[in-house]
Amino acid sequence: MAKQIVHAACPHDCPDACGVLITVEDGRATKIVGDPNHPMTNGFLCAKVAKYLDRVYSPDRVLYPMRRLAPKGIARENAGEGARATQDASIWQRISWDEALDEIAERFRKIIAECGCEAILPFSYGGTLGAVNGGSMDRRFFSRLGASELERTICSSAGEAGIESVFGVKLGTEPDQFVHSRYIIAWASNIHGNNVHLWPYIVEARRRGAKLVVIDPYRTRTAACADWYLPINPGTDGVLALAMMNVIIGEGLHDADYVSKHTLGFDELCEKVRGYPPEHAARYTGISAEDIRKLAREYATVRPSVIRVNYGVQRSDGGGMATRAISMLPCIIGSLKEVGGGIHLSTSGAFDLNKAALRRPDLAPFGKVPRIVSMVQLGKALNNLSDPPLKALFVYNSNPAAVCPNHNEVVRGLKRPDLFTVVHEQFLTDTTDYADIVLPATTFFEHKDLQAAYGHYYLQISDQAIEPLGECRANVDMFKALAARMGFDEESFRESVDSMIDGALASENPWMKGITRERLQREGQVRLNFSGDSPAATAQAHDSKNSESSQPQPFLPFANGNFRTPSGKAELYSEAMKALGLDPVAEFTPPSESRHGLEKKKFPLEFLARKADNFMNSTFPNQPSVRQMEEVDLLQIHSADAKRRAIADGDTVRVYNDRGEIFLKARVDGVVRPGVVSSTLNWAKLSPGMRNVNVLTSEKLSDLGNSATFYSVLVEVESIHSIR
Ligand SMILES: Nc1nc2c(c(=O)[nH]1)N[C@H]1C(S)=C(S)[C@@H](COP(=O)(O)OP(=O)(O)OC[C@H]3O[C@@H](n4cnc5c(=O)[nH]c(N)nc54)[C@H](O)[C@@H]3O)O[C@H]1N2
Ligand SMILES: Nc1nc2c(c(=O)[nH]1)N[C@H]1C(S)=C(S)[C@@H](COP(=O)(O)OP(=O)(O)OC[C@H]3O[C@@H](n4cnc5c(=O)[nH]c(N)nc54)[C@H](O)[C@@H]3O)O[C@H]1N2
Ligand code: SF4
Ligand SMILES: [Mo]
Repeated sequence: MAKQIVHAACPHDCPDACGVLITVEDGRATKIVGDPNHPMTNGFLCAKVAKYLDRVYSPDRVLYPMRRLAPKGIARENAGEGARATQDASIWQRISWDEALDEIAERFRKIIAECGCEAILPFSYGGTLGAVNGGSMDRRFFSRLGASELERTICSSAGEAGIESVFGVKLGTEPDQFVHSRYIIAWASNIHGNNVHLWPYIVEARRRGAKLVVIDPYRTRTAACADWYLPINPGTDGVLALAMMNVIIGEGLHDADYVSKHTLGFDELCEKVRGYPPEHAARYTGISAEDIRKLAREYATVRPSVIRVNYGVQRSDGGGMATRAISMLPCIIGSLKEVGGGIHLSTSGAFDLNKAALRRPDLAPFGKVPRIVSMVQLGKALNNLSDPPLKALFVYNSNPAAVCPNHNEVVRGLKRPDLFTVVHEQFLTDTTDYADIVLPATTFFEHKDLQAAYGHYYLQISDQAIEPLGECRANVDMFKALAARMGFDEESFRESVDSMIDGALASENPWMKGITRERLQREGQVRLNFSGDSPAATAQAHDSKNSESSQPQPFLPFANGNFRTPSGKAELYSEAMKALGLDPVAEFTPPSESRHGLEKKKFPLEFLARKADNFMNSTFPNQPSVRQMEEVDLLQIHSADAKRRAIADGDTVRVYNDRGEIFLKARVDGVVRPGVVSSTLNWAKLSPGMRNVNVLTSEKLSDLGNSATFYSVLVEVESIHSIR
């Protein structure tokens, strides 16, 4: 039997970007394991991807192009079956790729003739983070077409803007350095659920005596095993960080030498944080002033101390400013020069792939600046945009009918009979229920890609393990074919994947030096080339870890300053923030939709529409072997709030606000505090009443970066006895 082991990389929107080994026997994948040679993967995969063979070979895969016959939407009685309706001849008609491409090209031409090219909107996000299938031929296609451009800010842009306003770039403490940390703060960071490969380093650090502190309004599995768990009220992290700085500076615990050499605006910061004593922060955060003092003192004095802040902190009104304030902490205590110090939000700023070569923005019609449409406000865009209105939506790598806020408005837009919607997908998702045409997409087993990461510094090639199933096509191949149908004859629409990978690797950045496709192919994964960085820091590192001298040198990009801000310093005062009309230092305003905000009177409970530990946003809920690991459709509520509403554990409850209502099962289990309720993201059509948590979330944008504010939501809850 021909047996082969193929090296791939998990393409999901996860910081860990695991190295994966796929066993292939006679053309069929028979086994998937974590690559033992990938330093962070270390031979294990998360529970969901360990079950990936079930996904690839699922009987529910979309395997050929289909045209809709039935009206858009899905009949309520078919909800559960909707996910498996590929065979349902009353809804879908199987068509050939030629027919599908002809129909799309024809509709696009007509729309362009009648309304202009900006009536077409691409919609994609994190289905694959592969550099090629995540953003290359697709971007070329829509640029050349002159379509409206999607502002892809649903996830992380507030936090990015926040940390970049201080550091100028997104770089984070390398995971293996966590073993040297003595004090680890997991700040809005559900490590067990979303970043599981960091955990072994934390286990080792704790074995060596480190303390783990978790700051999260929800008692996650990570919080449950912390040394100190600080339940914080949602959206109040900014005031906590400012109060910590009040204590650190007030008690002289800052690193005066580092501050004077490498930061800008310390005097302004001192002035600012005087207005944020711990007593003030206690009122908003729900954390006592005494605990805030203790946290600040321990963080500044138990060294090295590190902050693993994650994106949960920035999915709120003031999320950009909060991330900015948190990012100042390692600057003032000088922990950026210590192995096992600093802060980790993301490492993605180090992967300086040549995006222009991949995406070719120059293909846009001459002189044309496209209209920008926010993906966070898809509902608004579909229903309200004019001049021109949106007439076509092309969805790939995403499931907007499940993941976008204000779900009811999104669905209202998707139901428009005059909207032509194409969805390129692996499964019949919530979004395909509104598609005119569905196209079959490959999984990462079935195509090749280049994989960067946002939780470590290893670059990988993901090789193709098996032939595409049925008539599935990779994003790249699908957009190539569509470009040909549209008559785009530029050479760049015929470029091979290998050539695009070479183009992406052709970067001027010294950290990319010596990393070629051939080398990646040979070695599986290659750490970015940091050899030229921070000599002083490297010397210090050698002192502290002489027993591990065969390890790569620790990466300490800010040990000697070298921030990528306009001033070259860590900007505690920022002219750029001022130019945006924001406080140039930092400030705290409670989210308007919160118990402390302007809209507090309408609905009393803060609602966390969280991610499921065993899904990947809306990916996996339809896969039975994964679904059985996750208890879905719960409303977790504190006993005091439940009692006041005569809700008992297990009751069906109606959760509602002005945007809509959903029905969930109450669970009184002590994971949230009074005033906070929580539930998780699931497919709408697999949820009670065919609606998911995003019925309740809003399209409001964050203070910085136009991010979504999934965690600034107010609701009310009532008990009912049967689902309507
Ligand atoms: N298993 C699993 N892994 C995933 C994903 C998934 O859906 N499932 N999604 C992937 C994606 S797209 C991303 S962006 C990353 C994101 O991963 P994270 O950045 O970790 O994002 P979240 O899970 O949104 O939030 C993390 C934690 O923040 C908490 N939180 C919510 N509001 C606040 C707040 O105001 N303050 C504080 N301190 N904490 C708060 C939440 O309860 C949650 O436990 O994870 C990726 N990995
Ligand atoms: N309530 C609430 N809503 C949220 C969040 C939350 O925490 N709470 N998180 C938000 C965040 S952080 C994010 S990043 C977004 C994520 O939103 P999305 O990026 O839409 O992510 P997924 O839900 O994983 O959906 C990805 C889809 O792409 C498909 N896909 C996978 N690979 C390919 C491929 O190669 N080609 C094609 N054509 N399709 C492919 C998958 O089958 C899947 O249906 O959700 C956001 N929505
Ligand atoms: S989802 Fe994350 S943890 Fe799971 S295999 Fe992929 S990269 Fe690794
Ligand atoms: Mo995300």
